[in-house]
Amino acid sequence: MSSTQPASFDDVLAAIKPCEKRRVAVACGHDEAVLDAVERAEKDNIADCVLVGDEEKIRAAAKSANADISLAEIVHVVDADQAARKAVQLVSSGECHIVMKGKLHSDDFLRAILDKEVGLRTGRLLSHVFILEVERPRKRLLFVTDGAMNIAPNFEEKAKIITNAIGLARLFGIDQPKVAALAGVELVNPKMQATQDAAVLSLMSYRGQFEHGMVEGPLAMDIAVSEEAARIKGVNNPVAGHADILLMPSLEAGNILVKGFSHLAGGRTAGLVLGAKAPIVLTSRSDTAESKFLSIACAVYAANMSGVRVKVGRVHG
Ligand code: COD
Repeated sequence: MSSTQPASFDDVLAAIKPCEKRRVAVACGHDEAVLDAVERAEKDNIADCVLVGDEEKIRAAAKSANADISLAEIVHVVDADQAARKAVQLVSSGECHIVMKGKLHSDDFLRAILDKEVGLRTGRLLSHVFILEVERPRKRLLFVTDGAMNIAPNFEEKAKIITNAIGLARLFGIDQPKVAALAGVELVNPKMQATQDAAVLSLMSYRGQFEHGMVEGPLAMDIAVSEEAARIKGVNNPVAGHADILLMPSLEAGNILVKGFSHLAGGRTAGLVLGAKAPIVLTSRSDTAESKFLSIACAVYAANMSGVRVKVGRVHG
């Protein structure tokens, strides 16, 4: 696959078109939007899907969504926690390449991912990245982390979240990603922990403690993404106005930013968890079928770019 930098989700889809198909295990597949996404992924030939969950509910949801899931395999598991564990186990055993959250709560899904027995731990911190297709000042993919997994990361966890996001941005063709460590202001304020963490992360970056990329902070959101705002506020550094990755101070901040982007501005998003043995698709239950499909596409892209090799074979219930 070409290593050029995709500027849009359409570029991601074009890049994966000629690639090897990936097998996706879906935990609790009885979700209309998920099944729409699965149908599209199967028909576009980017993934084969294994729907793990209550077969009756899966077929009812498919009927209600008018989704053709005849190409997908169903593994019947009634209990939601057991279905999540089974989906994760299909990936840890090498039978599937990617695991995706269906209709269950994120924390229950993530607990199955972290399960010491069947889970996908690597010893690294797992963290979530939202991928946003932004239009201004030019169309491009912007990475926002962590808006879905690490609730209130401390300084050390933020450094690991940055490392994970830099790794993903590099897979997406950004060789030296620019990271804005966000806060409410661009000056260090002893009463705002986010500004202190950002300042130290920035210093770490200047001392070469991140292998790739550059971290600047604290930066307010406007300065991170708008050259004009940076100019007006007199902030002049290589990240200001050009951030590829937004490090959020907390899960709430990231989650609110991205849900505002998609639900108020109609922006297209995808969501992945990084740091595990395999790509993990984690979207919100209220996300559109398109967002779930784009998340599968980004997981397939990441799997192809990172050269993940796993066994491919039939799955048995
Ligand atoms: N990476 C690696 N290991 C982890 C991580 C992580 N991010 N988080 C926890 N662990 C490990 C710990 O080291 C420990 O061994 C075990 O998992 C349990 O740790 P706890 O007790 O701190 O974790 P839990 O089970 O209470 O919570 C972990 C969750 C990921 C479920 C929790 O952080 C969570 O609920 N996150 C928010 C999920 C959510 O609701 N998102 C909303 C998205 S729309």
